[in-house]
Amino acid sequence: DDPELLAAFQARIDRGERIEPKEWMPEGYRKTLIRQIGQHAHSEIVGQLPEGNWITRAPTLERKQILLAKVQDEAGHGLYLYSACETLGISRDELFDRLHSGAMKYSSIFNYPTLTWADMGAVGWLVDGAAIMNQVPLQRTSYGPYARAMVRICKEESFHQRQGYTIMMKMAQGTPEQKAMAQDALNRFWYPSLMMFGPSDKDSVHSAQNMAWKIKINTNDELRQRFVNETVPQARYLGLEVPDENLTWNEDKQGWDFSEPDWSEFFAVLKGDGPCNEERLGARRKAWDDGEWFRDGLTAYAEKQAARRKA
Ligand code: FAQ
Repeated sequence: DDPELLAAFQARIDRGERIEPKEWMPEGYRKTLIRQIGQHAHSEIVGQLPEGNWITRAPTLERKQILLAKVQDEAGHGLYLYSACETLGISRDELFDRLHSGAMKYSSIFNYPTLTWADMGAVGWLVDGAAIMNQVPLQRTSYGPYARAMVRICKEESFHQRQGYTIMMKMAQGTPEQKAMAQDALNRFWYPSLMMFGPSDKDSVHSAQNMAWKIKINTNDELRQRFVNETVPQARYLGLEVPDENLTWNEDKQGWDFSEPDWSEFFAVLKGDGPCNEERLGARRKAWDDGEWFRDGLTAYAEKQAARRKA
């Protein structure tokens, strides 16, 4: 890239201007956005699976309606983000192909199983809670279509987070067995939720450049700390224990000191060795293959219409 163009581009970013699809951008900026927005879209789509698992087993009709609506929102977020990603000059077919071949990632969190109904509470409360913590600052990200997508998505995520918390409240105030289920869900989802923010800053390869480009607004550790600070009092309100013996209030930093997740587990999940990686990717590949007849039908219909218009 031409150094003058690069400097002018950086100056626009520094002034807080938004970059729009047809404007010049460095190749690295475009590629990084495709990676991040694409991964984000894939996370929403794969992220439907752990909760989709409970739609048929929701305990009441009302809970079923709410869960169904939430999972549909996730599908919508995925499609919205794929559209944002397409503005960078990559096709949706290519994005799907990269997901199915394992060339692109999705969030590590969705490789964990949802074993009980209380997990629907933990996912909404912790997973959506972590997602919002990361996405609220991204409303100010430098790429216009991504920033605008985040505004709408964050509104829906905050509803998702609250629906999860109300499930946790109901369970925590229920019978001793129900409270134990809530505690068990918190125990299993705590560390995987902390991992959602990415590796610790010293191991985050993309942070420095992405923050300079304002693709990323905060470091991984900053957001993880914010999440812990906000979530610990919520756990206490529920009467549940955060599964961390080292959790202590640090007066100086006005935040909680906490244990790091097991990073070897995180990197294993990223490599494909999490508890549900195969199952999740298998489900997405199957959905793609099963939909082939429908895509073929749509294409044939579109071609017929085009031929008719010409005639
Ligand atoms: N999982 O250098 P960094 C949702 C990878 S919310 C998998 O720190 P970066 C809503 C990273 O890609 C979840 N991979 O990377 C929902 C890189 O690998 P690469 C989605 C991870 O990009 C809720 C390497 O590690 N949200 O879906 C993870 O600067 C409930 C080095 O890391 C977003 O995607 C991880 N957790 O920072 C849906 C938000 N962390 O490509 C359903 C947008 C890191 O070099 C139900 N993304 N990696 O091979 C971001 O903000 C950033 O991409 C980070 C990572 C913060 C995730």
